[in-house]
Amino acid sequence: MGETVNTARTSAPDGASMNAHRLLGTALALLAVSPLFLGTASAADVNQTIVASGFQFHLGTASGTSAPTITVAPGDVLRLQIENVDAAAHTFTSVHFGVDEPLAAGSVSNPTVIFVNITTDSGDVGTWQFHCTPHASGADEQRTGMVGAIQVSSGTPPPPTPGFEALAAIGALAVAFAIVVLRKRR
Ligand SMILES: [Cu+2]
Repeated sequence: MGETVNTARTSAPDGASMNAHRLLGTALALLAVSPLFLGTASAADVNQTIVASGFQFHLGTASGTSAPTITVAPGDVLRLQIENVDAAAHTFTSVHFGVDEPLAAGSVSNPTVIFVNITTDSGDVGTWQFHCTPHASGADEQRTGMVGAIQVSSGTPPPPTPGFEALAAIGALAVAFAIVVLRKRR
């Protein structure tokens, strides 16, 4: 009688053990493949509005952050809509990106609007100022006054932490499955 039970018990753990191995194999395969999805930052269009108001550049609206830093990833195309609501002429000038566009005087009700597209690549990683020629002073990347910056950062997006968390979650899931399968042996 005891022998029959033992036979049944010997075969059950073998099956469970095989399932556990398959699950672990699948989990490892997921771990190997997941960086392809999590780590690849594909080039994107980044749309931003910059408003020249009160002799400052503002992000989004005339009351938005002044002297803003706009962050993009290498390969992104930064599509800027630049408005001037001041009754004075400005320029939108970026030495690094070779942009120097006049911004004729405008008003809140009738702003001057121009469009500037900046295509970045891995060689642009860094922080690069833009400025208004008549209303900023100092040397390249150290100007003060009517300025802002474009930060080209390979770390964003996506930040590395969520990617790592996703990997940890997949790993934890694999361990949980393995525990469930192993418990079925009892
Ligand atoms: Cu200006």
